Amino acid sequence: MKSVFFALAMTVAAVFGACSVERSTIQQTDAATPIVNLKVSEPEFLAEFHQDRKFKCKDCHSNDTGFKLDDNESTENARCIGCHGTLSQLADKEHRPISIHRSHLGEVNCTTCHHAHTSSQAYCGNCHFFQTQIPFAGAPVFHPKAEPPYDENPPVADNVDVVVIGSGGAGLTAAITARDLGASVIVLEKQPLTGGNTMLAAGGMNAANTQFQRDAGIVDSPSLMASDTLAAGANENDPALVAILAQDSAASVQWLTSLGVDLSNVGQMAGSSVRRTHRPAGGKAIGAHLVNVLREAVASRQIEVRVNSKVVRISEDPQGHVTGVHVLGKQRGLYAIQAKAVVLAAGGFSANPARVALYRPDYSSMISSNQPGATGDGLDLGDAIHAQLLALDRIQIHPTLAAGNRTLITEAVRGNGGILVNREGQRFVNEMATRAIVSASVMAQTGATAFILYDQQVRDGLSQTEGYNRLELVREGTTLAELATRLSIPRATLEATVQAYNNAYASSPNHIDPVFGRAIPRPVDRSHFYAIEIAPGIHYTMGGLKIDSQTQVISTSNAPIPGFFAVGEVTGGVHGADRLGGNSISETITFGRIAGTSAATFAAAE
Ligand code: MEZ
Repeated sequence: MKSVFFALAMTVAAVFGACSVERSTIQQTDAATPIVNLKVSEPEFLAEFHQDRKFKCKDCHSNDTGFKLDDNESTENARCIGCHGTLSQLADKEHRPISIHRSHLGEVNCTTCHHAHTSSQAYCGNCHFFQTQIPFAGAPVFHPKAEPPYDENPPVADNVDVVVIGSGGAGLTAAITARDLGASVIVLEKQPLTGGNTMLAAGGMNAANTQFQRDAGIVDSPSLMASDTLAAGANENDPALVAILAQDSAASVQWLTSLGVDLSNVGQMAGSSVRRTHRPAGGKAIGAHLVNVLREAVASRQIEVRVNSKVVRISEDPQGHVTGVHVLGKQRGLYAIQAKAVVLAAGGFSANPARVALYRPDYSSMISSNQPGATGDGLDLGDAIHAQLLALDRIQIHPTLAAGNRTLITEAVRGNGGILVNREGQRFVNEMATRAIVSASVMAQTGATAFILYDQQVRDGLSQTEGYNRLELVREGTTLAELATRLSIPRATLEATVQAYNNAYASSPNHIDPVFGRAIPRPVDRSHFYAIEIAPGIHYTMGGLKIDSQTQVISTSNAPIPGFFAVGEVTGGVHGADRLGGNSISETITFGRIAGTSAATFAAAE
């Protein structure tokens, strides 16, 4: 694997090193513009590299915005693209099957990875432990322009109907919905790119009684989806929120379909009584596709999105009505936005080990599947204005992250027929039990890891598994015996395990496995056979701000906080003690639409 990415890195370096820049695309500036504090030899940062090629500061920067740089670094990114091409064009030039420029992150800002005056950083290195180098790369750098305690009265820069904090599926959905109801909206994202954890979502979106289910002959109902959700959540869920989740889910699928999201493939997930997890055709991962469509919908509505923009405070008036936010922009520094309504969609805290350890010390050394921005700052923002916080110790462990890596191996692999075996070559659990049960069982195995094993039919039906091959996570055999040898596990035991499993499928009328009670979807019998070593990791935080059915945030004195709405993983109540796979995207869309409607309606009435 390392060789692939080293080669990749070299290609990237070559693209930059050999880039014949077309000066005509660059704004020509005063030749006398001084370049300060930049060394002429041995470029350390991109600015120095460009300076050595006789570029001036103003070739990349513009001063005509009132602020030297906007937080999206729009001018600079446009200049990068003007000279080097878009990410897709760069990827095409590389002529390689894998390009770091063509990832599931989409067409993000060049400055997400390439920094001019500080060390660059490959953003994907936050999640993938592969060796990847980009020119002038180094340690991650943060650019604070202000330190806490922040100025109580920063300058007011904008006045808007609705501010949305966070740009994952929940935030973008709320923004689109509010805009469609006539509200002016600004979306703020502290990371250098939009998409949040939604960008990483794999398995799909749960919805009951959709046209896609009916077309596939699946009989489902909102009440069945609700009872599955409550059972997984050990009835700790808020039943009113669960009823909405289930009842509105089919309409949410329709809404997404109308925007251009493909949800035509319906699969089975653990804890769901029927197949109700919707994903794109061919079993493609849902997240990147969904985020790209939402990004387009946001752009076509001219909704302003500011990345590198961290909200440090939600402001209130003396009566406790929310009045806007204070924002720390990477370039602009601290400023205020006045807003009639604020929607908090800042995500959970799975990527914040200190916060996880606070509630679950036993999880403190676990890896997480989440994007680096999932640090739970939204909880602090809500807490500071007396939002009620609930169930923060309810933290979900996903049983199948690639061991020693952080890549999520989607539950859909098991849903479509994959099994789990230990180092002794034996199954040890009903693979489709809830995540808490399967994770605990994996952790009880030798080495606290196991292998997820699947056959060619699973691979063919789930195109997202191709990514695992590209990341070189997969071992492969034309026979089970060959695979066992590659995994260094006993061949005869593995063959016997799979034979017993396949026999159970064939001999039981309902295809029920007599040992662990799994409803077996199909035998594991199509060569080739594949396996990935997996380990459990922190995946989702069920707790958060208490909301009502209109997504209004409820205060510690049990009253809605006027003008304050919250949605998605930053909230608590929908999932109870444990969340069903596929219910997260469902929640973000259904409650994102409600939050957008509530915020726009509130703003219009102000
Ligand atoms: O909702 C999830 O967490 C999910 C579907 C994960 C996955 O395994 O794909």
